[in-house]
Amino acid sequence: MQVDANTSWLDDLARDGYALIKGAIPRERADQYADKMYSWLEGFNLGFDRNDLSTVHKDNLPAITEKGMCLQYAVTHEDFAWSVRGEPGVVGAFEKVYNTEDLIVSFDAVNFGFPNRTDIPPNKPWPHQDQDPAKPGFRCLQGLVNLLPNGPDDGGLIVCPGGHLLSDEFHKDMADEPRIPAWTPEWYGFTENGMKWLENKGCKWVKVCADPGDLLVWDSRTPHYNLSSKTNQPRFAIYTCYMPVADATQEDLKRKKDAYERWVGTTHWPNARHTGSNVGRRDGEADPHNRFEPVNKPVMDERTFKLTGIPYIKV
Ligand SMILES: O=C(O)CCC(=O)C(=O)O
Ligand SMILES: [Fe+2]
Repeated sequence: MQVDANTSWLDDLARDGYALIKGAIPRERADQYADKMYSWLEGFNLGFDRNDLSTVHKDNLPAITEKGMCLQYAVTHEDFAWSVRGEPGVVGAFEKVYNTEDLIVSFDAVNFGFPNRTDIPPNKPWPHQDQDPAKPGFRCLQGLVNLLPNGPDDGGLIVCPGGHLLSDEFHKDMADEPRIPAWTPEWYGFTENGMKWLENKGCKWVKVCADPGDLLVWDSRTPHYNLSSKTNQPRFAIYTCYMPVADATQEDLKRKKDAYERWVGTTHWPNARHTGSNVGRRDGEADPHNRFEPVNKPVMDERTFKLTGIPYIKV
């Protein structure tokens, strides 16, 4: 794993299918983003208090899945999410991999992973790749910016290093294996048999540890999922996935613009093949605390705005 600020992480990425980019965001700004995320949660005024973890309960919070994801409430377009996407050390890493500045970014989920939650179902292992097995080869680099201290037992990303290079062989061998249902073709869940296959190839799962401001990137073919914390440490992260605008069609960009204008999210895939909704649910009903626009709307510089894809739409 790389430790300095140069580009040896590119070698890690090629070999392991994932890499850690230390200090992609300076610590001071990373702490400010985490602070804004806490304030965003407290701003619902439902009783959550960052200094009292006993207030972590679904009655006191917006809808957050057992995987820690918050997808609605226009959270994906809050100023802090857009500021993170536009951070030079974050977008710059993707420019290096794709060798272009003409990139688009996903309007992806935000992760608020709290420890010791018994008010929502447990986060069972969900090993997967975020790429259609029928479309092999390197197609997308996913990322997340880690915003709180994240040690071995703190919950977070777990990856299967080298799995991206075995992907073709894996899917040929597993062609007849019944599939775990997926709501998009760009998701493939590893079955028990699939996990055994990886193990027989000598693959070992690794929990990625990180400091606030570190960027984690991985090839969409690399098997991965996330774990919940075994400590009292929360995990905050913002998913940041970029792809060359050249890989998106004009239709994709128009759909993306519409998602942007309605303040809704996308999946990890920046081409906005699937767009989301801002209707969070509380006890099965539409949450009365739903929000359809960000509390703090993003103020973007020209560089960041290009990542929406809008400037690339031909009139
Ligand atoms: O939260 C993480 O570290 C990974 C999330 C993930 O794999 C996903 O949302 O597809
Ligand atoms: Fe994933």
